[in-house]
Amino acid sequence: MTTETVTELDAVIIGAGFSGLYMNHRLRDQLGLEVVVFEGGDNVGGTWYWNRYPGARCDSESYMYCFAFDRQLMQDWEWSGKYPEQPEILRYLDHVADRFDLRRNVRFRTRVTSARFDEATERWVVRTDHGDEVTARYLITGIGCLSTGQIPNFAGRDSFTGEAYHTGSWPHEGVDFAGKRVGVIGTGSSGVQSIPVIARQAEHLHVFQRTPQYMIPARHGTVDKAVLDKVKLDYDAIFDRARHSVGGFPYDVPTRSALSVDDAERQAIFEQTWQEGGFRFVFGSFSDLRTNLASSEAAAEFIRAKIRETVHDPEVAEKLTPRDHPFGSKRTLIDTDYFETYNRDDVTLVDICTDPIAEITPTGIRTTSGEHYELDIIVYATGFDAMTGSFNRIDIEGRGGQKLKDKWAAGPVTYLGLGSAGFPNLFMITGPGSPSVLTNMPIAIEQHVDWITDAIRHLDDHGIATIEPTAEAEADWGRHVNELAAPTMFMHADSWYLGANIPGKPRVFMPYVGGMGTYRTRCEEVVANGYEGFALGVAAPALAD
Ligand code: N01
Repeated sequence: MTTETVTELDAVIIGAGFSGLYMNHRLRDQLGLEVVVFEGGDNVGGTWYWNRYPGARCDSESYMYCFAFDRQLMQDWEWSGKYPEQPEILRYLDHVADRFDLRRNVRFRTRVTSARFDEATERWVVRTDHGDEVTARYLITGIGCLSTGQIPNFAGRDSFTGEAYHTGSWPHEGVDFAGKRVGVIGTGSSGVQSIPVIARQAEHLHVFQRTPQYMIPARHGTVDKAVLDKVKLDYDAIFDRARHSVGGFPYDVPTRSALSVDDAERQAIFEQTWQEGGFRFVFGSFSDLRTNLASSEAAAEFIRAKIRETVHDPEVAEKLTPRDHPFGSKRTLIDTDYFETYNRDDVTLVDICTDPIAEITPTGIRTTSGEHYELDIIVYATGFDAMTGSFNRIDIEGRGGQKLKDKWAAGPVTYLGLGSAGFPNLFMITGPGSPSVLTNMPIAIEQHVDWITDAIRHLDDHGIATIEPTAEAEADWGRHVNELAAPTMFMHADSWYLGANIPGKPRVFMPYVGGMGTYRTRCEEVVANGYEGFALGVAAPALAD
């Protein structure tokens, strides 16, 4: 497309990760729409294109971290890791793109800079950083929930003369840590996955930890082929269970409270799910670890004891032990050899809660006590402007010139996390207010893409020009999302779920905590009730000459 070209499209999709790829397939190949996908990277993959840090992999088991819309695709693809590693997920998404010919209408290396709803034509006018301008009836965001990286504005940050990287935009050629003094700032999922791997390569690793975290061992390994074959025979039932579960996983969900059994039984159940590894500890042990403080504390104590058992130096173990927030209030971390890493002589834990970072210097990091850590490489594992950051970096303008960024100034406001009042025909895949980040993402993405496809088909079948949430339905949904979150552990920590990691960001719990199954049912009811809560606009009659 040249700068001058104006293209009239049916739909623009932003992003070519899991969301954008499947949305493209549905709209282009199944509804036969004219679609363009804009993607900032030079290939498909989204999150998995950018997050190439050492040790990056998904915390969902591989057989569930994939598309389920095509049976043969599921049967043909062979995962090699129990948890899929970043290169393997990227290979998978490459394969999906090839198999369904999903690249031909993607404009790579192109970012959408603005999107304005033109009320006269009832079309979105979309502009990119290449100067493209297209118009489309529908605008669909597949921009991910965690794609706008956040590097804290430490004093002197840019004076560092060594190498500095953020985990979320890792160099494709990799980073050579051999013989280097490395500092990792941040111990969330990205830090926890990369720290053990970097430790094995670097001359010395300093980990700058502000908040100790609860972690469950992944028990990663190669996939058991016999298990995978069995799963493939049962895919329909497995995915059906996952789609109607709380977290998008097919696990048997316990109904028992952690307080309903005696201590010996409680410990045995924790131990069993701990040995199984991964999210089973959270979703497969007891029903109330995220809703009952005493149950959460029982899980916390179990994990604290595991840390003491694993880490040889009691002082280091104590620094690594979380006490200031309940278990289940932040994203539960799944690790491989994380605590074991602190038994290495070439790894040092720096507690920046008691001795905060004062400045980044040309040669390292100085903490408030005056201690200076000489470094060759700094890795920022400091997270993302989650859920809203990627919306805010696009200038999105709806009816009456209203900017989405302004509307969301006090926190995101959506109906079902699918759309926002005043922004007609704008669909958000896994937007704020939907289960999204609290679930196994492909399950949530497929549900949204299918719902959006059906809505667009409905509009076309009935000659309806626009769909947008009503202000009332949106307000009710917002209240509901907040009410559900209020009694949970999530409200008791400074997490990115609450926007607490970004200075000045309003403290609002952004995802829907009611569970995938309940949410799916609600979305189905909305459709059955004639798109309840949405205003459907008939096409404006053509203007006389
Ligand atoms: O980011 P985070 P992430 N000074 O925000 C610290 C998904 N994900 O990239 O806890 C000092 O969790 C911050 O400290 P504190 C997953 O959903 C999934 O690791 O705020 N430290 C924290 O330790 C995950 O939750 C996978 O006190 C500062 C860290 O940086 C989400 O992405 C893999 C600081 C940030 O942790 C984000 O994970 C990777 C400051 N000013 C990511 N600011 C898998 O599926 C921040 N920190 C495996």
